[in-house]
Amino acid sequence: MQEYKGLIFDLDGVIVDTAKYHFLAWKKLADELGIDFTEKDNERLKGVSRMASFEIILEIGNRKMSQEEKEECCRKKNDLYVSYIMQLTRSDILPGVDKFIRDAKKEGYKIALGSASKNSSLILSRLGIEDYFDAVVDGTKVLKAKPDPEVFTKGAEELGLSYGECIVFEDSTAGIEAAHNGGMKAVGIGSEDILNAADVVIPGFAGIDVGTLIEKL
Ligand code: B16
Ligand code: MG
Repeated sequence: MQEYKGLIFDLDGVIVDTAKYHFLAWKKLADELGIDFTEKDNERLKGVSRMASFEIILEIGNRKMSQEEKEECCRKKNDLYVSYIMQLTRSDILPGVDKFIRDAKKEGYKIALGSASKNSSLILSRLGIEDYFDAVVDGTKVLKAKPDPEVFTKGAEELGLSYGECIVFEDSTAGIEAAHNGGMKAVGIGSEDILNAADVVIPGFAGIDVGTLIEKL
C-alpha cells in the first residue's frame, strides 16, 4: 500500500470561494468592453491563469487586442478583484477545511498550497491560515498552467517528497488532470458529474475524516 505523506491543496474553490469575486471583477470589465459574459462562461475560467482567463473572455466577445491592451485590462480586473478579497475574513474559509487541515497536520502530513493565483499570499493572510502551509506554490512561482503538473510537482519538491507520496485536492477538471499528469492521486471537491476523472470526489470537507478519506485512495 502506498504511504502518503503530503497533501497539496488548490486555493480557489477548495479553501475559499473566490470564484464569485473573480466573476464580479471580470463581469465589470467585460461590460465596459461590451462583451456579454455570463456565470456559465465563468466556469471555463476556474483554475486558469489571469491572462488565459482574459483571452477566453476576448474569444467569447470575438475581439482582438494588443498584448499591452490585454495587460492593462488584466491590471484593471486585478485591482478590482483585490479590493474584493481585502474584505475576506476567517469566516470565508469553506466549511470543514480548517479542521481537516489541522487534523492532517496532527497526523503528520505535510501541507502545501498549489494554486494558479498570483494573489494567494494575500488571500491566505486575510484568512489567517498562512502558518498551516509547509510550502506555498502559486502563480508567482510557476510558468506552466494546469493541466501541466508544474504547480503540484513543485509543491511536492518543496515538501521534500516524491510525487507519488502526495495527494492533490482540486475543484477544477484542469487541476485533476494536472495532478494525474504529475503522478499524484486527486481528490475532487465538488460534483461527481463534473469531476469524474478524480480518484475520489467529496462535496466539501464538512464531516470528512482524513484517515477514512485517504484509505479510499
Ligand atoms: P489571480 P486556483 C485560480 O485559482 C482561479 O481558479 C482562477 O479563476 C484564476 O483566474 C487564477 O487562480 C488566477 O488568479 O488572478 O488571482 O492570479 O483555483 O488555482 O487556486
Ligand atoms: Mg480551484
